[in-house]
Amino acid sequence: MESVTAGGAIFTKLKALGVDYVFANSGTDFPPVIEGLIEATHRGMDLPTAVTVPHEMAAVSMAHGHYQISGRIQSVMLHTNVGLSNGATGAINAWCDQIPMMLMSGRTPVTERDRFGARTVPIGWGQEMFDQTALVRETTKWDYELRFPEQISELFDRGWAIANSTPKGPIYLSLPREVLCEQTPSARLNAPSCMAPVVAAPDPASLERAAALLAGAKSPLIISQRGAGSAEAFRVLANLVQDWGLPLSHYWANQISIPLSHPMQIGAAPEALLAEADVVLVINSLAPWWPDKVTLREDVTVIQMGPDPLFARTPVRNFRADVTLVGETGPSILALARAMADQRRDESTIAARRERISALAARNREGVIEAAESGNRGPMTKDWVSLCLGRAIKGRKASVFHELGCPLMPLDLDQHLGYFQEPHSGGLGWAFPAALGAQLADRERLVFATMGDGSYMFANPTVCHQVAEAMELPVIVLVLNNEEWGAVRHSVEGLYSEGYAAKSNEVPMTSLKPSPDFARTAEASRAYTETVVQGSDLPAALERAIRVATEERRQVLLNIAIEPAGAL
Ligand SMILES: Cc1ncc(C[n+]2csc(CCOP(=O)(O)OP(=O)(O)O)c2C)c(N)n1
Ligand SMILES: [Mg+2]
Repeated sequence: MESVTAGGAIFTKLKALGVDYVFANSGTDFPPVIEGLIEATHRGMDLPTAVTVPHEMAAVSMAHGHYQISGRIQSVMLHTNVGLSNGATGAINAWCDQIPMMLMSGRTPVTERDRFGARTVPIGWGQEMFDQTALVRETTKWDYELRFPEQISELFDRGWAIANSTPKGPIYLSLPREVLCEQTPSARLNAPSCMAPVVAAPDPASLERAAALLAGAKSPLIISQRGAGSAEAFRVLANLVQDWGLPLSHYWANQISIPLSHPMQIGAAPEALLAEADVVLVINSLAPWWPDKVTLREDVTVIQMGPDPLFARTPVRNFRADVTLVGETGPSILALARAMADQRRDESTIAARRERISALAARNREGVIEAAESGNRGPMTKDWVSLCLGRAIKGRKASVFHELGCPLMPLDLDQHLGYFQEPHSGGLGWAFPAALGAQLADRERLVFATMGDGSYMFANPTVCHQVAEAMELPVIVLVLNNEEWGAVRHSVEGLYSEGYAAKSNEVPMTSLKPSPDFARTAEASRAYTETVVQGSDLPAALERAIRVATEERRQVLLNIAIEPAGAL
């Protein structure tokens, strides 16, 4: 029987599982992997593309962003415990966002001599741990350490099926160097998975109950934080909320579920409607409201829909859940819409509500736009940047990645996959590499990475610009530069509103002055750059940026001067 190096066998298997990319950051655990990859290439095997990513946080986040656009699981291969720990924040983010991922890292050799692959350098001793996997165990669904090379095919099938099961998430495989150095039969490697993922769906009785509750509600409200799940569900949900006059709030949302200018999209401040609601539908929302700020009615009924409606792996999360609808979000929305079609309708109540909500939504939107327009100065507000960006991309296939960059509401987005904010885990350094992964998944899409200056530095910018140039990814980076960690300063002032920090001109541990010339960081990788200080100059700068990205297919960075929030 034909055999191959185990390190290379992994690539053939990943390809058979539909993985397009291995985002890799290699080390001394990789000789059998690299040798095996070249061997597999020579043999004409069908392989995923290996991408060299010079920081692990970027590698994991690229796999994250790729999945968000492609809907296909990708893989990441890191160097032993040290590479894995650099990627751990990315795993926390992927876990929080329910992103399937095949995460792997090498395991330093355990043998000291007399075996091919045994320790050859001091790190063989320095990198060994009792439990390397503990670095990511809490943020992966399943983990295993490869013991024998002939396990590869079945183990990878199992990991793949578990990662893609509802609720989706990363899995981790640790790969000891001695095992990777062995030979393994190639027979089953290019077969598709022998295990199918588990796809959960709402049970019919709960679905019927939820539909009846929503249909009979006087003051219903929908909170949706993580999108509609599919383009079809995005359309169907928009029609459903219009048809039934159901207000929807993107409260603390990191994706959009219906267009922002939809007459039932009431914005990001649903507190008043929440307080009067008799039925609340929560669509895949980890933190659907702020318990310290809003009290729901005693007799409220809460329906929680999502891949994991109780978020069972979050230790404390005590939001009501009178009805739970488990399942992937897209199909669950379609099923709910079908169930609603059979419900009795009180047309006059619905019409009156629709009118009231659309007037409220229109007022809210006008307020948002007015406030954003008032930020057109130099330096400008983040809201002004959002407003200009929304206008610049109108009608184009575009995705905005946001990490303390362009706030959602002033954008005028109307597409599924139009917006991604960092997951609620908030591990900064995500947006730029996630945008790179997204661009790799769809090269025709206009992709923006919008970040605070602090977030841009967390992203290992030199790494990301290098990958953008190497992979020819014309991502447009907007650095919203207020020369500080504004969010940190704000949280001090929020908790101690009358305290010392609120009255101080300089707040310790928040300043990023002197601000680096970020344009030059990007120019080091031959990006097109501009520094924008005046708000009125921004629309034209965005037009030039879009032209360079789409026509020259070159990466762009705009360093945009933002006034510190709270400034007069
Ligand atoms: C990995 C990581 N480290 C630290 C933090 C804490 N943190 C949250 S917001 C923030 C500052 C972000 O600054 P910037 O991107 O410049 O945005 P700004 O608030 O200034 O607009 C920090 C340090 C975090 N969320 N993640
Ligand atoms: Mg900042």
